[in-house]
Amino acid sequence: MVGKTGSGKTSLLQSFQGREVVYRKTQAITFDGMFVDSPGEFLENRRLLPALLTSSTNCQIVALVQDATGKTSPFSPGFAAMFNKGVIGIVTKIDEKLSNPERAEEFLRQAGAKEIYKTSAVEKTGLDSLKLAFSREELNDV
Ligand SMILES: Nc1nc2c(ncn2[C@@H]2O[C@H](COP(=O)(O)OP(=O)(O)OP(=O)(O)O)[C@@H](O)[C@H]2O)c(=O)[nH]1
Ligand SMILES: [Mg+2]
Repeated sequence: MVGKTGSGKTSLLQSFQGREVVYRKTQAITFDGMFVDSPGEFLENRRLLPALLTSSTNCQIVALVQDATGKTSPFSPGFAAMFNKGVIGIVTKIDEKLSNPERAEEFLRQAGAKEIYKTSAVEKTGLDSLKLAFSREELNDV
């Protein structure tokens, strides 16, 4: 899970795994069941990017996470290519009043994600299609 600080990576993993959604700042790259969660700082701070890349090597899928309320993208065009594996895009917080899921989707497409999933950890929206994506893409790269 790669995305800005506060974009909703940890909340989505909690919701996806049927846990209570409780806010807790991710402080380190964290192994959580079948998932690897990362703190937003690893994306935001260029010096930490290599660590993010290294941590992704054993992952089958990289998920770029974009908050639907975000007006800017933290991902440079083609960002996905550096992982050299299946990359999907996840839009979070589509329940928010000021969300713009289409704008978020466009950011993720520019970053190079080919499949986009629109979700809400609060309302548990989009989790079923995400589940399908995860089980399928474990076997086949995107
Ligand atoms: N409305 C709404 N708020 C959400 C949703 N997902 C997360 N949030 C809120 O967004 C804030 C940040 O969520 P986190 O899941 O901790 O974000 P993160 O990407 O893990 O952040 P870092 O660990 O700092 O990288 C919290 O206050 C969450 O309650 C959602 O689907 N809808
Ligand atoms: Mg987190």
